[in-house]
Amino acid sequence: PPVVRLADYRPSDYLIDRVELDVRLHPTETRVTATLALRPNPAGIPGAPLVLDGDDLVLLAISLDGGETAPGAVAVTPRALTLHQPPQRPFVLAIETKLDPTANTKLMGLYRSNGVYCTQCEADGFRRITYFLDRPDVLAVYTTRIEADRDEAPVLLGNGNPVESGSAGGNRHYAVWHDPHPKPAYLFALVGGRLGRVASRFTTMEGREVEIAVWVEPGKEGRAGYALDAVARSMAWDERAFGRAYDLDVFNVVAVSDFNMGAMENKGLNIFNDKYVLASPDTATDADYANIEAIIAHEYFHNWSGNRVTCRDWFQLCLKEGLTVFRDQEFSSDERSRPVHRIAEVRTLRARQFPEDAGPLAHPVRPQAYREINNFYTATVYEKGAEIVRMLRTLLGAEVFRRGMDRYFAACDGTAATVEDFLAAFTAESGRDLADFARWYAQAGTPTVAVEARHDGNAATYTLTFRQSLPAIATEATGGARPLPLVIPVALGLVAADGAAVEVRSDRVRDGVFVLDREEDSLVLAGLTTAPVPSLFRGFSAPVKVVQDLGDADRLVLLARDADPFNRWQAAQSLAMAVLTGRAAGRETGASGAALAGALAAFLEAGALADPAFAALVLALPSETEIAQEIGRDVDPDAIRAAREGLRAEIGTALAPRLDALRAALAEPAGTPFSPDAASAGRRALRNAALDLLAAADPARGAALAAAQVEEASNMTDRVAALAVLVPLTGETRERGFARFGAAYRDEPLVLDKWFALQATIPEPGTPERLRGLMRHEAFSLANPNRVRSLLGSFSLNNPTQFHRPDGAGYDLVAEVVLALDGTNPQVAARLLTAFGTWRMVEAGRRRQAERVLRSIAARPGLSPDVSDIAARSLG
Ligand code: HT7
Ligand code: ZN
Repeated sequence: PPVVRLADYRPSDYLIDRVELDVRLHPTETRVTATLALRPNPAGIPGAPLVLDGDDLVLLAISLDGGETAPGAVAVTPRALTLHQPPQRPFVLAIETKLDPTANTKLMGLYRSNGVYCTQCEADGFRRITYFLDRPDVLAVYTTRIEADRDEAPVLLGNGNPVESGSAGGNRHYAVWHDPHPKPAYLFALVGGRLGRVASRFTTMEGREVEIAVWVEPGKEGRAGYALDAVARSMAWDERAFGRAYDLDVFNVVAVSDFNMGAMENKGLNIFNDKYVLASPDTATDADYANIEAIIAHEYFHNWSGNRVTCRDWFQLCLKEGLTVFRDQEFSSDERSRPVHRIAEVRTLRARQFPEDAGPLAHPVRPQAYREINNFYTATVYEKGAEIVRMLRTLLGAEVFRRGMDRYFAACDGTAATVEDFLAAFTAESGRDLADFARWYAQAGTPTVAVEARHDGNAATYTLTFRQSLPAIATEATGGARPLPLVIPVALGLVAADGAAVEVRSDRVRDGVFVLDREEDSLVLAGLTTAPVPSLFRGFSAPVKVVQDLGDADRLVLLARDADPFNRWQAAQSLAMAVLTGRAAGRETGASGAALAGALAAFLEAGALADPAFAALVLALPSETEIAQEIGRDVDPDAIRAAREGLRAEIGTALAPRLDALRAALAEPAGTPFSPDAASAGRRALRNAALDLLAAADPARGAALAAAQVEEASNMTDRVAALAVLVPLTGETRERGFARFGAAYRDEPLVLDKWFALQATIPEPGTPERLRGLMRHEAFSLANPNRVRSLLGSFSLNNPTQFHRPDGAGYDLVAEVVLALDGTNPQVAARLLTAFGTWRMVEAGRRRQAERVLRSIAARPGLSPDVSDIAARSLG
């Protein structure tokens, strides 16, 4: 497909004010009549042909203003419907198309999941339902009539509010939905099927009575309560935190089992991957509960950041996604523990976005060109996009930020906006020129900030010199030009050797933030007769890599006493990283495992039980992926794994008595009812972190403890955590544990996903063959994206030694699945292929294997645009 460029944006030549859809559902022959009220766009080209988008469509009939179209006036292909000389006044086009939802394996447009009709229209799925101006800057008011067999689809849901329903003759019935809010086609949705529901009511701050319902497979209603409660909490939070109220009489959430992504924010009718709705203590882990809460909130928050204010074009995707991730992160931080959540956010960013920024798929948060937009729903757009919004708040302060948000929503309500519109609201509110700040949206790559400290005892000054550098990544906007300096908020504090807070004296530090906005700058802090320990980038105040020559002693001070919990955790990570990268390179550095173990012991002694979730994070070593990132080139995944396993064992051995005591102190008395709240989850996390380290120190004992926990656990969190401990412990105990778990949950696909995912991470040469076997398991299906992600996604992302095997067998396995999937679900195939994004970082032998496999994929005739785009860019 041709390249689409931001620079080429032009408004549509025509607008659609109203859409009336009549959808007669049928498993293989659904008929859709779309009646479109069109008019020329004053901002468009007068007299231009009207070109409606289509994808795989069969046209049955067309009429113009109620009459036939003149011979030759219309040209139709499956991909476009062109009206050569449209009236230059308002006119009505009625179009009838025929679809086969059962044959729709791409899961875009109208499809069936477990017999339930549902839709997915973002980014460009509406054109698979009817011919349309399928672009986000064409906003229309929709009325949808849905008709179906009563037996097959007793429940019929659409966008907006229900208007009427009734019999359509024989066994057929219908429902009409009207959405008064103008919206782009990507927010259209309908659902028809046999569904059970749980429901509640919410009264908005404006006094609107809203009925909230969560719809699930009949019989699973008992697992929908947590999601329902999360909707109500999200509604209340958005009113409190952003003054945003819900604007319809109903809010429906529907869970389906076949879904390409996590969920979709269709207006008034959010459709979810059931993985992010269904939860019970027996089937869901604490992580599942946290994800459900976050994703329910995320989709709900889109009602304002995405729906009421939508995007002008797909280059502005971060405008809704980055902002909404920021909003859902704030929600989870308020509902749970802010520091613990911040650490989790940063771990995700470092594990997913930093590698993307460092590899061949790097792109700016606002890309300037794409071939396939579905390949740009990335960690960069979402997670780095959220970090940009967070930095804006840090720079402007919470109050001005909130006023800027209010101004943005007021100014852009009902429109399709741009990043410039967003920033203009903050400029207007703060009087600050944000032109340099806007570079964050345009320049790809993770900046590095190098910091040097100098203490002058005579002058009692402490000088911090910051140097920022950004890798030169050629993009459409920047070409090969040297990147320009970014505006980087550095939140900082000073700590004395005894841990006391030290005053920061400089008029360049406001509210604890220094702004680095040039390539190099020095901050002179006064009144310091002794050198303090600098605590920089508190709370991870910018998405950068920090290179700081801090000694072990200083890091130990920060770990023990910093007032900023993020930097306490970061100090432990940095200490560990120094040992791990040194050992992976075959050398013992100054930093030693024993010193780290001693620091962790002191940390535990000082009171791990005061905040168990935080303690669990401090005990966790950087992941193999993070270590690889830190090393950066010629990476040997086996050496990294050996170093990490060795250090885990060392720490486990040194801390064993304390870890045993912790496990005992954290054990729940028998019969304690399960609660998914953050405090209870934190206690489980620490108890399981202790088990993990104990198993590293003494595998035989660890296997016995873990096997017992798999059998006896009273909830899925503890059961899965124990199964995860068994993963590296080769032997009969592990195999028995997995076999029994698989048998116990053979009818629970979402639980089996955990079982698939864990087996995919077994760090042994037999794993690719094991996965081939599991692909023949009766519960596995390539047609279901959750199964594919569990088995192959988990393998490629979480099993570095086997994915990056020197013989290329890991790459071959993933490539085989990518190609097998490409014909049926190219979106999921392309996403799986992105795992090759780190291939240039590995050592030469593995690099050759990866390149061989990527080239063979790229050369395959008939590839989808999705997969060929990723393959080409990965090689580029
Ligand atoms: N806005 C939604 C994105 C999405 C999506 C994109 C492409 C193909 C399928 C998709 N399903 C959902 C979800 C979100 O980020 O909120
Ligand atoms: Zn989103």
